[in-house]
Amino acid sequence: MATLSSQQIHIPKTNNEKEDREKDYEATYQKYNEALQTLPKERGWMSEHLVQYQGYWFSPKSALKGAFLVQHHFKAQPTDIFLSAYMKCGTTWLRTLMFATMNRSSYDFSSQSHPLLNTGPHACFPFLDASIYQNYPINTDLDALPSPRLFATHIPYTFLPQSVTTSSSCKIVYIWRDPKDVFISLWHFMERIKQKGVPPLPLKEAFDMFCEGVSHYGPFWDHVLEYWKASLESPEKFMFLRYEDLKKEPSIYLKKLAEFMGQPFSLEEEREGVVQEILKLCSFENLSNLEVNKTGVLRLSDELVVHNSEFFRKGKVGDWQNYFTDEMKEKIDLITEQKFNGSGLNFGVNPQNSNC
Ligand code: PAP
Repeated sequence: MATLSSQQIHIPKTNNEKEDREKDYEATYQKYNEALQTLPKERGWMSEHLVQYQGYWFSPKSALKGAFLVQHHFKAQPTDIFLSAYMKCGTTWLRTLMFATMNRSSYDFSSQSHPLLNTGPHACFPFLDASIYQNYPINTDLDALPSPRLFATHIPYTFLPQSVTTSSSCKIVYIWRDPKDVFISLWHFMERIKQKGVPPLPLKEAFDMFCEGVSHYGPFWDHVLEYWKASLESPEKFMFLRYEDLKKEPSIYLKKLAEFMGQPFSLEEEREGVVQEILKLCSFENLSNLEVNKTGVLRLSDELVVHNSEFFRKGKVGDWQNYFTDEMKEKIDLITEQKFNGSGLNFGVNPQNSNC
C-alpha cells in the first residue's frame, strides 16, 4: 500500500473511453443540478445554506456533489476497506491508526520518512466523497491504487453505492461519539473554516439546528442508526467503534481493528511493542505537533481548503462540559435516548459486544 501519487493520475486509454466517461459524469451533474433547484434549504454552518436531500442535510456545492458522484460512479473492489462516520467522530485519528496498521511492514515507525509524519493523515487515506469525488471527472485512477484500498467517507449509509453495500467482502469501520462532544467539535470546526461572507453562527443557534438534525450530513442520530442497523444485518462486514472506547482502551481496540482488517498482530509483534508504537505514532500529541499538521493544508475542492491543524483541536472526551448548560445536556441526552431506544445502541455503557 502507498499514498496517492502522480503516477495514479488517470490517463484515459482511448478517446471513446474518455467521451463515455465524460457523458456519464455530465448526466450525474445534470441530476445533481436539477435536484438542487427544488431541495429544502436552511441556514448553513460554514456555507450560506444547507440543503436537504433524502432526509439528510448537505452543503450544496461540496458534500451533496460528492455524495451524488460517489453514488453513481464509484465501483467497490472486494478488498476495499471504508472508514465511515458522521463528522467529528474521530475519522482523522482512526485513519492514521488504520493506515499505520495496514502498512506496518512497509514503513519503519521510527523513521522520519513514514508518510504519516510527512504528508498528513488525509493524503495517506483519502476522503472518497469530500475529496476524490470533488473533481470532475476525478483525477485519480482508483483502479491503480494498491489493494486493499482505504477510503474515508462521511456520506450516510443510504448513499453508499450498491457495489459497497451488497459486496460480501468489502468492509466498513464505523466510528461514532457522544453527540455532545460531536456538536462542540463541529461548531468550532465550522466557525473556523467558514467561507468568506458567511456570518458567525452563535453556539445556541447551532445547538438548536444540530438537535433538529440540520447539520452537515445530519441528523447525527440517523447517520449512526442507519449504519448500526446495516451492521446488525451483516455483522461480518462492519466494525463499530466509539471514540470514547478507543480513548479508554486504545490497544484493545487497535488489536480488534487489525484483526477485522485481516492483518492481526502476531504474538511476536505484540511482544516487540508494535501496537504501542502505532498508538504513539498516531497519538494526538504526536500528530498535532508535526510540522505537516501545523502548517500544511488539505485541498478538499477548489472552494474548500482547510488547514490540517483544524483537524486537531483538543482530542478529549467531555469537552462539552465547558460549554453546555444543564438544559442543553438534558435536551440532547433525551434526543439520544429516544432515537437510540430499542436499537441496541446505548450511550455511556458499552452496549453489546466486542466490536461495538
Ligand atoms: P472530520 O469529521 O473533519 O474528519 P474528525 O477527525 O472525525 O473530523 O474529528 C476531529 C476530532 O478528533 C477533533 O475533536 P475535538 O474537536 O473534540 O478536539 C480532534 O481533536 C480529534 N482528533 C484528531 N486527531 C486525534 C487523535 N490522534 N487522537 C484523538 N483525537 C483526535
